[in-house]
Amino acid sequence: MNQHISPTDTGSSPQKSFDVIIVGAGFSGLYMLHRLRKQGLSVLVVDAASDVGGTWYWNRYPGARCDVESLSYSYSFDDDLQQEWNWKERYSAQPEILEYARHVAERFDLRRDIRFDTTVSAARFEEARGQWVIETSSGESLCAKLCIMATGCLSAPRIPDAAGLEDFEGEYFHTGLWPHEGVDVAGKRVGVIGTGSSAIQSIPILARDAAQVTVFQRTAHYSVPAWNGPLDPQTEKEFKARYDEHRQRMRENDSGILYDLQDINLRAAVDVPEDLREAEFEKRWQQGGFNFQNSFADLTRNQESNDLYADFVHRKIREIVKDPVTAEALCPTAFPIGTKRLCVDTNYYATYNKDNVTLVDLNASPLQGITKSGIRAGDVEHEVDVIVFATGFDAMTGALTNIDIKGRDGRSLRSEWSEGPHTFLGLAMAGFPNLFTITGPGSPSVFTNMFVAIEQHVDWLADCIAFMQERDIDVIEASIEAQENWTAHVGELGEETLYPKANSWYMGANIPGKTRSFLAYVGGMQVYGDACSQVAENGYEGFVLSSTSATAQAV
Ligand code: FAD
Ligand code: N01
Repeated sequence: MNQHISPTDTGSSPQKSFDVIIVGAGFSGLYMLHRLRKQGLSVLVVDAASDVGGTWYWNRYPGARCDVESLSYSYSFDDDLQQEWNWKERYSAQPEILEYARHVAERFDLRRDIRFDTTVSAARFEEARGQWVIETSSGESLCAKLCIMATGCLSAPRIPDAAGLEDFEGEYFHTGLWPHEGVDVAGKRVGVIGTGSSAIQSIPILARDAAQVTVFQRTAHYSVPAWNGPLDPQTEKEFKARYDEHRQRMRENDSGILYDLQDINLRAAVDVPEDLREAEFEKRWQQGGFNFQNSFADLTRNQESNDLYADFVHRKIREIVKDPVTAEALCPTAFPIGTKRLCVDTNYYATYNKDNVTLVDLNASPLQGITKSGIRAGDVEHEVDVIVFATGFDAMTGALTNIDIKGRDGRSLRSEWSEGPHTFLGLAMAGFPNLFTITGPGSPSVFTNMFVAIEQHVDWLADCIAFMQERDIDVIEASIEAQENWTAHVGELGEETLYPKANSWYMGANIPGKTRSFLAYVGGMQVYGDACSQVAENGYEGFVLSSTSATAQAV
């Protein structure tokens, strides 16, 4: 493989050529660069952002923070890094996570191979040359033998069609594209559209700072308390003393998340007497965060058990929210709990007890559109100065289909995926040689602590590329058979759960016109990791490997 950056004469304009181009400088792209550089490869990372951090560069809305505890939501690949970095809070806020990404970039000297402020608009595989040609917003073409899309699962923000928005005389923002200088809402009337994780984190802070907050809710979401706070130094010390063991346990469970209460309760909720069940729910609720989902083993599989979970949360909401009409509207009923991502909050429900906060139930008063001075729902115009679109993302596929990706014979990824994404292991696609995705559709990704998923993919890819280097393999491509088998398997596993009952972004159901399909692998991180390892151990079974070099070993 080419070891050096060199201009390639293509007959028209000269193109910079690399062994590998990585699109995205979030946590996936950063670690991928670090690994491949160590293998002696010439690598360029390109990102539309002006700095590293990905999600944490873009999502600067008030209250943005992780919902997996920071001691776990961090890299494990370097022991000095994990020992020396000190997190301030149990769940760190966006500025601290961004600072961590910047620290990693400095510590491993990554910036010199990253080109910021550069959007990739198209990528095409030129078969004759065996190269990917990457077109950027600057008009420049770059080329590389391998292209790795580290473009993120939740990186294509979406503002829904809102009639009249162009006439709105106030300001409006999407949570995922929040201005760097912040938004001063003091004394202002703020309308928030959406009640998913981004809204649930931002509403309490907006309500603290703004004169009035009006929340427009189409579907009530379930939220559990984070009980966030400063990270106790003793807890941190003890955790760090056994970091390797903890990280191993994260890799060996379904979610990549480590819980204090020794993980999942293996009983079914329906099989447990009511008093014990209540005690279990309460214990996990008091511990906070996603561990609530582990109260029993059958949350996402058994509707009867799921109803018991839901009932517990409904009772909590009614206890917290004083106005009974608002409390009822906040009780989710449209989908089984856990089948849209559970939200983790700080004072979300209690915020509705404040005099300056109003909930508008869009089921009772449908959203009519935006006016010059506010938001019209039902017959009422709610005057606002600022609109916050907490309306989510074209998740899992959006960042990839935003790029005009053309593989062999000019086949288009957008067209191939028009009926839902087809991948092998969420890592590669048939017809798109030497193209990989990190945490792509069909991998566990968003069902896990993403750091565990990212590191597993990056390590697998680095090993795969080392294998290619050692054997002078030029081209690797998922076979159509392996891809279709895997895609069917992902769908079948999903159908065994309650997830398809929700109109969630997990199912692609939040984007009008997007084909409904099961977008992530629900079989668990460890099972998935074993499947990937098996593929590698069997000489990259399911991939077609080829070489143009006379010295290449038979594969
Ligand atoms: P990203 O961080 O999304 O980075 C992708 C990068 O690719 C971006 O910088 C983007 O600009 C760039 N890019 C995309 N397309 C192009 C293009 N065409 N041209 C150039 N550049 C491009 N996960 C958890 O496990 N726990 C959490 O607590 C958690 N909290 C989250 C909170 C929020 C608000 C959001 C939105 C997501 C959260 N996630 C969480 C998921 C989070 O996305 C991942 O944890 C992780 O940060 C993803 O890293 P990444 O590098 O794979 O992708
Ligand atoms: O987006 P969402 P998000 N009219 O899609 C509503 C991660 N994350 O940015 O449910 C009216 O969840 C929509 O309503 P409905 C996490 O993985 C993590 O909040 O479709 N409403 C919904 O209420 C998360 O799951 C954290 O009926 C409209 C909301 O907008 C993922 O990112 C924090 C509408 C969108 O909710 C996405 O979260 C933030 C319309 N036309 C994000 N269109 C942590 O806590 C959409 N909505 C770590």
